This record gives sequence, structure tokens and C-alpha cells, in this order.
Amino acid sequence: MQIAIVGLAASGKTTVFNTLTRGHAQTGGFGGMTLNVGVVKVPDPRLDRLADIFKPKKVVQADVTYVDLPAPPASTEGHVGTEDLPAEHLARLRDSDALLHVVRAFDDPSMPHPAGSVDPARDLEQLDLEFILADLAMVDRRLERLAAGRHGTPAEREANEREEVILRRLKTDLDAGRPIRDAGLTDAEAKAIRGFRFLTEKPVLVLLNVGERDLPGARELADAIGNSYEHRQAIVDFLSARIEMELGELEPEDAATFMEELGIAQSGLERVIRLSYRLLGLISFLTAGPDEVRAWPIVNGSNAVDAAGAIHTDLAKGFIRAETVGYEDLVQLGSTAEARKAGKLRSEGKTYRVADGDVMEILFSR
Ligand SMILES: Nc1nc2c(ncn2[C@@H]2O[C@H](COP(=O)(O)OP(=O)(O)OP(=O)(O)O)[C@@H](O)[C@H]2O)c(=O)[nH]1
Ligand SMILES: [Mg+2]
Repeated sequence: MQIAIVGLAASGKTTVFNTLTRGHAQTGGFGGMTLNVGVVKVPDPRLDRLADIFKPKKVVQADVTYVDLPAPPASTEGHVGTEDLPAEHLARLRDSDALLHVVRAFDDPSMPHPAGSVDPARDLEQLDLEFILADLAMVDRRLERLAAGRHGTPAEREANEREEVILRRLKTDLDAGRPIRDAGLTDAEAKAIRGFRFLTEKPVLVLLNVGERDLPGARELADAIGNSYEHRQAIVDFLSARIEMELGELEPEDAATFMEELGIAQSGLERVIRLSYRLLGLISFLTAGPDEVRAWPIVNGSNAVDAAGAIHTDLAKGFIRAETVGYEDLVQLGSTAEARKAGKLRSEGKTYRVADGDVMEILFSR
């Protein structure tokens, strides 16, 4: 899973990136056009309990890759700003599974807002518009090409016609300022346009970056903005990036004390990861044995074959069955053998819908 951190200049993107990755990338506009990439292990206490039982050689957490991108240049009449991003940045952005949109809500005289005033609703709309323009430019180019050349085999022509119908609909939406994630595409339609990797199709987590003194009113602000942000696959929440970054630099005990003083129940890292999982509709299934205890993120609704495929395509191809036990049952009974005796170890077939926390062993033929 890869999440792109996007936002306008000086909104706190790199500070959020440092918080999440415990990194030390340059902040305060000194980052220039650098692209920061960091991998974060997903905290999952269930792995520790399983490690107690299985005593594996290693424990592997699920991971999330975060990419911190510089703000795209603003579009001008007839020119799309996002297209001026270096090719590598654009590729990273398009390859991401979701966007983490950092919006500035903190005021700091030593770091004036480039637009002269702090206005999160305005900033949120501004970057959304940039991404709408970027997608629109791609749609327009493709429609022009489709109109110019109606050739190929009958099957190709038919596929092109289907694509054209979808793109025309999306163009109407984008022209009216509606992101693609709101279009309610069917699975088949989404598949037909998957290759474009449209920016406004990606789920988005909007994070209002509030000042350290603004935390008491932050929930209210996030709710107010969230209520008027009526989009599918979008969550609005808040974070005080500066505080979170400082918390990350403390020893765990000091951090716990500091968090208590500030009335923060959960670290920003945990909250953002949990929200990203919810946004993307992800759950984790687990594998456990003497070699390795490991968490695997999959889309909620996946079946046992999808889960097998997450481990290796061979396991999906030769899938026979999945020996499955719920995490709670396994921990309570203390071992797979006990779980089997108690009738809690189930043999699940291909179409079994995997639940969060299922501990699975996939049996397959080569
Ligand atoms: N007071 C306060 N300052 C913050 C907060 N978050 C970020 N800043 C400051 O704002 C400035 C910009 O933060 P960055 O994280 O570099 O922002 P950015 O969006 O990565 O900026 P560019 O990459 O230059 O577009 C830095 O001086 C940060 O220390 C915050 O929550 N409170
Ligand atoms: Mg930055």
C-alpha cells in the first residue's frame, strides 16, 4: 500500500511525513523539490501475542509506504500546473493507492501562509481543483485521440467505444468540479479506466493540520469542514503535526506523559494508519508458524483465494483450502492443536470471506 502526502506549499506535508515515518526530512520550505519516501510498519499488538505462542524466527508487520511530494505549481489559463511536476513525482502520485491531503489550519507568524491568510476550506478546494484539472487534461487528450482514429479490430473498436462513453461522462463531472471518486463507477467501468490512474479517483484522507493551541476546537473544525465535504471515499480529520513530530522524538514513557497532559488518546501515527485502513477498506489476516508471524493487508470482502494470492500467486493458483482460526480463539486456546481439538480450526474453501484477524494456513498444490 502506498499513500501520497499532498497539499499546498507550507501546509505541513513534510512535518506529517516525519511524524509518520519517524524521519528527519527538511521542513520549512528547505526541502525544495525533493521527494521523500518512507516505509512505516503498521502497529499490530496481535502479532506480539502470536509471537509469544509460536516463538517464530521473525515477526513481519504489514507496511505502508508514504511519499511526501512538493506542492504542484498552480495552474494558469490553458496550462495545468500538475504537469510541471517532475516525471518521477507524477508517477509516484499516480501509483499511490490513496491520498493524504494535508491542509493548513495552523497560524504561525514566523511562517506566514503564502496566500496571506489561514483558510483551510479555501486551500482544500484549491488543491482539489488542481487534481480535477490534471484528470480533465488526461480525459480531453484521450477523447481527442479516440475521435481522431476509429480503426483497429472490431473488438478494439468496441472497447474504445465503451471507454469513450465512460470518459464523456467523467468529463461532464470534472467540468462541473466533481471528482471521479464521486462518479459511482461500476467495477467494470472502473476496470476500463484503471490504466489512467486518475488522481481524483483515489480515496482521500484530508488532515487539517492545526496549531498546538488549537487542539481543543480541532474536532469541531474537522466536523464542520467534513460535513460540507460531501464526497465518497473521503474522510476529514485533524492532527497537530508539530506536536506529533515532537512526540515521536521522545522516549515512549515521556511521550505517554506528554500525551496525557495534552489529552491525546492515541498517537497521530496510529490514528492516521487506522483511518487509512478504513478509507481503503483494508483488513489484515495473519499467518503464524515457527519461521514467521506476519500480518497481510487485504481489501475487506476478499475471499480465501485472494488472501492466498496476497502471499504468492502460486498459492492462489494451486489453492486447496485454508485452515483458519480466529485470532481470539487461537490466543484463548493457546495453540493450533488445542484450537483443532476444540473444533475452532475450520477448513475454509475458495469462496470463504476472510475476516480481520483470521489466522490462516493456505494448503496448495504445486
Ligand atoms: N506552529 C506550527 N507550525 C507547523 C506545524 N506544522 C508545520 N509547521 C511549520 O510550518 C513550516 C512548513 O512545514 P513543512 O512540513 O515543511 O510544510 P510542507 O508542506 O512540507 O512545505 P513545502 O514542502 O515547502 O511545501 C515549518 O516551519 C513547520 O515547522 C504545526 O502544526 N504548527
Ligand atoms: Mg515539504
